[in-house]
Amino acid sequence: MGKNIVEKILEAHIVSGKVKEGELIGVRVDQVYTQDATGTMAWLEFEAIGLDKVRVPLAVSYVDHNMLQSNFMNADDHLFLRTAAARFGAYFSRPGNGICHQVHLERFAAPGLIALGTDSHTPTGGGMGMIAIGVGGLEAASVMAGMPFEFTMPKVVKINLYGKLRRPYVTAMDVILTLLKMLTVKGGVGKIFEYGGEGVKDLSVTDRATITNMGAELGATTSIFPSDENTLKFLKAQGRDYQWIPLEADEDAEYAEIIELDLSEIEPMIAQPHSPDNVVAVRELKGMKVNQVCIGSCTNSSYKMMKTVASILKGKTVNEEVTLFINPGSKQVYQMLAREGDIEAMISAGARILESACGPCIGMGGAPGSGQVSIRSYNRNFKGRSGTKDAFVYLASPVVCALAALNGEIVNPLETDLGINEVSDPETFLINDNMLIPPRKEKEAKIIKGPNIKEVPVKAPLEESIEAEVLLKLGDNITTDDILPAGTQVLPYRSNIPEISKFTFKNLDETFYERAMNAKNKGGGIIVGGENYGQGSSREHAAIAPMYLGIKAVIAKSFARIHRANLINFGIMPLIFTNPEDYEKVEQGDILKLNGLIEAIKSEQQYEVINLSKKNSFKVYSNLNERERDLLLSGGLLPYVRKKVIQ
Ligand code: MIC
Ligand code: SF4
Repeated sequence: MGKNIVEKILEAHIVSGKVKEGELIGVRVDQVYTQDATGTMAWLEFEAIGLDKVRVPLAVSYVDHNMLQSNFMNADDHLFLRTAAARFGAYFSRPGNGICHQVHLERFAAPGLIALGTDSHTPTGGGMGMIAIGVGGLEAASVMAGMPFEFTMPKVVKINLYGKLRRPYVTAMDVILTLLKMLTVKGGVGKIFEYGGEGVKDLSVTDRATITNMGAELGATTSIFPSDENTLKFLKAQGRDYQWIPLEADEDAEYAEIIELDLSEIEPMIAQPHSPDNVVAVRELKGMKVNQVCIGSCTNSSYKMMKTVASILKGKTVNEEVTLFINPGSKQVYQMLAREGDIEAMISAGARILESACGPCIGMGGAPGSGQVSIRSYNRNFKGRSGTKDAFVYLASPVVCALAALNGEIVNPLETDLGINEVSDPETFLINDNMLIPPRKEKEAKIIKGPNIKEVPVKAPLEESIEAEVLLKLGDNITTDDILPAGTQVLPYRSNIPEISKFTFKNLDETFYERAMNAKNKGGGIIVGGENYGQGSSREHAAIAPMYLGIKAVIAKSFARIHRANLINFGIMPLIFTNPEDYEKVEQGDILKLNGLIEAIKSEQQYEVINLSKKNSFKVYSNLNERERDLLLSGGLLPYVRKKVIQ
């Protein structure tokens, strides 16, 4: 029987289990990368494991999120990360070098490899024909310590592309927005999307990377494209053609499902507030007033897209009612745009050019005004993420964004003469790795920690029974931004759990922290959620802070992959309503009791929840694989890994 690309790569890396849907498998990992906002924890965790040096072929520590330095904290974190990289043998990508996913694609990603990154948009590397998966910091630390990456094999779904995009009016961003409309933010849970068909030839590596990047918003484990002549062309232009291998699915490869998509029928699309799947055609919003436009981020920062934006802006002026921010995703792209006069065109049009970093995408500056409309070529528009709670954030292609910036309202590209030529990728990119510090493996190097850097808290092993208060009852699709917001105020505390925990659920309920602290000494708390609880980012702080506040379990209708793993890694039970209607049987403030946990987790994984306040009961279950059970029994991944690697 033939094999698909996912099977081929996984089988070449397998160390335990069989590559079969639903099986627990362990694979060898080639590359691990961290970014600063999740990386401080990841490297503190690596340090706590107790090894001298990383045990993976390549580790890279990027700095791209916490870039605003309004006090000492972020700069201290950057120094910690630089010294930790020197101590443990990782590359260090200095602040200013760009957003991890874009830089990694340019300088390190290669077909056929497996990469993990401590950021949910790590699947960007799938555009290069590699399996690239977003994980929590502790998972990354354990793999850097030489452990295999273990996970339950997802379904592999093929997306069969044919036809050609109507360029330059329709872009790769419109492809992924179309898929989000079709499949929703839950559509990819438990799945890997493998792209194939004639249509892939129409997409360059950077187009593909836009699609796999935002595949994270579908909830997918990852997405991947074949490695073909376009891949070779990109690698050659990056001076890395020696890393190319061809990769395609066999003719008779099997898939759990096949989705057909005609690229020639795709039109410009836009996601409305407050979810990336709330997608409509741009023409439906024609004429809607816009106050702010942001172009760039890890989703849409390719040389090609940025030059397209510059050509649209050239010789014109940004509408006087609009603020336009541009954050090119990497130093490479930024420098090329500067050299070729595109930055000049952008400045001349009135754009506010930001440094090469996440910026407004994560609320690190560039927050819109009260109740304002912001349209962004980014990947997430969750309520409040921009830094302004009552802002309305839309997501669209850089072309739609540039037109909105000039016109002060939404314009359908298909009804305009853009008057520009299609831009293609260059024959050679400008290669200058002077902002990447190679691994030094300095055993003696001293790790420098500022006063805001505190130790990683560890939970005690699983209790026999839980009697705890329901501190919050939530609906469907709760994001990790809801659980633990980002932004300028909160992000600097990513290396300080006691402080950051004060912001837990703050945007949803100002009283949460205080109530949780009160409940902590009386048995702790429980969170109740709906479907897809914890969608969005990989930030493990959304599990560590609740753990620190005494949360013992989350009972939901279903969980998002990375957050579920993070809960387990920090010893919080992810429990699922056996009968989803029982969700109605619980209210905030109820006291719930679960007995015989240890026995149940080792056997059937069915638990009875007694609602002491309502005097009723209902059933929940956990769907933990063997490794996950062990983790919970040990109190989480840190004690478990320590035991395994330090003998
Ligand atoms: C995001 O886009 O939400 C982030 C900020 O990059 C996160 C990581 C984080 O919270 O540090 C992600 O995508 O995982
Ligand atoms: Fe940074 Fe935004 Fe990309 Fe997250 S989605 S890595 S915050 S640019």
